[in-house]
Amino acid sequence: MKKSVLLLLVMFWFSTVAAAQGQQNLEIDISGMECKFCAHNVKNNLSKLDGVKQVTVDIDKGVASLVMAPGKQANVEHIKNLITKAGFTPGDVRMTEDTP
Ligand code: 9UX
Repeated sequence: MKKSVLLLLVMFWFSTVAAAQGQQNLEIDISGMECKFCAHNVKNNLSKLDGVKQVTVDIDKGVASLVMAPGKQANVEHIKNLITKAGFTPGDVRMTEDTP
């Protein structure tokens, strides 16, 4: 009886660890980017954030795409602040999560 409870606990622990290892992907609408230097500026700034694995910026669509390192949670307020400080206007944020 006690063994099965322990087994359940271990299984639960593994499942939460697996969930925490998921990879977060974000798309952020950004207005005000007019040329490739703007895009480069945004990309450089967002790349410095802790836990950010990859950043791509599409000027034509006005969208920045972020891939977070496994298990890292994006700080949306922080991301928006950086975009604002760089001189642009952040809009909608779309978030998806890949499970490994
Ligand atoms: Mo491009 Mo952006 O000449 O702030 S750098 S418009």
